[in-house]
Amino acid sequence: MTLLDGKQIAATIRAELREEIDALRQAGHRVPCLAVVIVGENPASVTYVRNKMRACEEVGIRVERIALPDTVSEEELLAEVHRLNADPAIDGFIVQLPLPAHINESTILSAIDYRKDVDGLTPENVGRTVQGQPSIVSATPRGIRELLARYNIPTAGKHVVVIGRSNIVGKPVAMLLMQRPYLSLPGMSAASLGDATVTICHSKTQDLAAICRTADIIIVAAGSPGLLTADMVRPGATIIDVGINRVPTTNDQRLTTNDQRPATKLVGDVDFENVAPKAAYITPVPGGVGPMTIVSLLQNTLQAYNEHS
Ligand code: BQF
Repeated sequence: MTLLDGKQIAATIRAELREEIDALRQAGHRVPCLAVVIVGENPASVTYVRNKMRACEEVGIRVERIALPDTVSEEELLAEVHRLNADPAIDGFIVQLPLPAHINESTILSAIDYRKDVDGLTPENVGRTVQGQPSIVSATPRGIRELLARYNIPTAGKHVVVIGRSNIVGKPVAMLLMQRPYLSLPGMSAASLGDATVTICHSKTQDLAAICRTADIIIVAAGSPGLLTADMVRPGATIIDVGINRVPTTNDQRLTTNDQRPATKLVGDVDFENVAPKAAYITPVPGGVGPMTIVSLLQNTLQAYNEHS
C-alpha cells in the first residue's frame, strides 16, 4: 500500500507556483490577486479561509479577505460579487461555502464572472468542463486529478466509482475523469487523465458494496465517516477519500486525562485502518485531498491571471 501524500505533493506544487510568481514579479509584472468572501463565522469556514490565505501568502499571491456578517442580505452579497467582477485589481475570487440558509447559493455563484470564478462553480465553467472546452475546473476535482497524475495512476479504461453527487465534488470529478484527455489545459501537469468508465453512486444506490467491488478507483465524497469498509474494496484498488468529518476522540486516543488537545479529530469517509491494507494506493485524512484542494485554488488563480490580465 502506498499513501497518496497530498500534503507533500501540494508543497511541491506551491514551490513551483512560487517560482512562477517570483518570475512575474522580477519581470516587473504585478502579482496575481485573489479575494475571498466569507459570510458569517462558521468555525470550519474560518479555518478553510485561513488555510487558503496562508497558502496564497506562501506562493506570493496577493490575497484580500472580505468578511460579511451572517445577517447580510442576498442583495448585499450580490452587490459585493458585482463589485469584485468589476475590480481590475482582482484576478479571481471565491465565496466561501456553505452560505447561510437565507442566501441562495446558485444565485450567488451564477453572478460571478466566469473569468474570475477560481472555484470553477459557475454555470459557464461547469458547462465548459462538461463539453471538454478550456475552463476553470473546480478545486477538489482538479486536485484529485493532479494527485493521480503525479503518482502516475492511469484512469484510461479504468472503472472509477464516485460515491456522492454534489455539485462541488461528485458530479465534476466524474465528468473530469470520464473526459477525453484535453492536453492543452493551462497549468495542467504533463500527464493528462481521463477516459475512465465512471459510475456515480449516492444515498439511494442499491447494493453500493457490489458496485464498489468492481472499481479500480473509488472516490468517496459522501460526508459519512466509515462509509467505505474493507468488504467493499477489491484488492489493489486506489482509494481517494474526500470526506472531512470532525468526530469525537475516544478516550484511549488521549494520552492522559489532562490531554490538552481538542476532543475531536478529523476523519474521512473511509474505514482507513481496515481498507488501507487492501488498497494499492490510498489518501490519508488529513493530508490527502484537502491540501490538493487548496493548491488547486492557487493554480486556478494563476490561470485566471494568465488568461485575462
Ligand atoms: C487536510 C470543505 C466541506 C465543505 C466545505 C487541508 C483543508 C481541509 C483538510 C481545507 C473544505 C475541505 C474546504 C486539509 C477547504 C478542504 O490537511 O486534510 C485543507 O481547507 N479545505 C473548503 O473551503 O470548504 C469546504 C469541506
